[in-house]
Amino acid sequence: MKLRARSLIHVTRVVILALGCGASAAPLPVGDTSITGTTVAAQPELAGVILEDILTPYDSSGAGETVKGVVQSRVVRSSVDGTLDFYWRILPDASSTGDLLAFRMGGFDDFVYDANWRIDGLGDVAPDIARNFGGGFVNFLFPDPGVGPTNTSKFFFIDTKATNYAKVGFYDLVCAPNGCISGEFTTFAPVIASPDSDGDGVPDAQDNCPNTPAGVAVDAHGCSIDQLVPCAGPVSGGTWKNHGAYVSAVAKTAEAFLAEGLITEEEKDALVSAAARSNCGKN
Ligand SMILES: [Ca+2]
Ligand SMILES: [Ca+2]
Repeated sequence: MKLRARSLIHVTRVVILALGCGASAAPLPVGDTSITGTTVAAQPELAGVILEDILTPYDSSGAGETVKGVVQSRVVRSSVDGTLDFYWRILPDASSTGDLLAFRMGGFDDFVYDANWRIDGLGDVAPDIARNFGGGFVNFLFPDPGVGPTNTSKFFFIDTKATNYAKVGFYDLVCAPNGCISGEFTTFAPVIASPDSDGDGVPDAQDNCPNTPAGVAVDAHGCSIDQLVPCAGPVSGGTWKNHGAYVSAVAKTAEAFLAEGLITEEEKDALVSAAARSNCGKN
């Protein structure tokens, strides 16, 4: 898939259509889409908190040219809906002798995405085409002469509905005219969030206690005090020897939760009093 995506870089540019004005992003169609830039004013959901901001150097030669500089990779969580946008910006070194024509990224499979670039940001050269191969492979193509040693690119981005990310994306760089392709670099991309069916903050795969009621303190294994010390009898089986055995088990577990900082002293006292007032263990 990657090879196919790469070989298509040299295909003649065919602009399918420029989707979109409008505030909300539509999925990027497969093929070439003309991208004309956007702003936070036009798309308020682009405003957000920067979660990652790293610089990755590149330095490669080919076809008699050398391109070097850094690529900025940034992850932003939307303040509007909590989804993630992935940004990149190319900052060539003044000693470069070539111009970059394409930034080719992958790793967005399984996600619906849109692409564009930011008018309201640093830089002076923007990509004019987003070439979507499907399967999470998108090339950002810059108009001739590309991003040269006296330029920096605008921030270009992939807008997603994802809420989790990891350094599982990758990209390479292509310089003019042909044949100069950098090695592959890693960058941020979305990952599927682990499901947490009972919403206690512990993913299903690590949750020993399903169906924890909402808003109840749980331990690292997703278990509440009620689930660890059920009224009906110890989780190991059988029934409580007597009421005192139940209350003492609740007190012991509540102490452990307090020690872990999962509940306050007051909450612990309230839980133990409630256990003492209960009929649990009174067989
Ligand atoms: Ca859970
Ligand atoms: Ca749970």
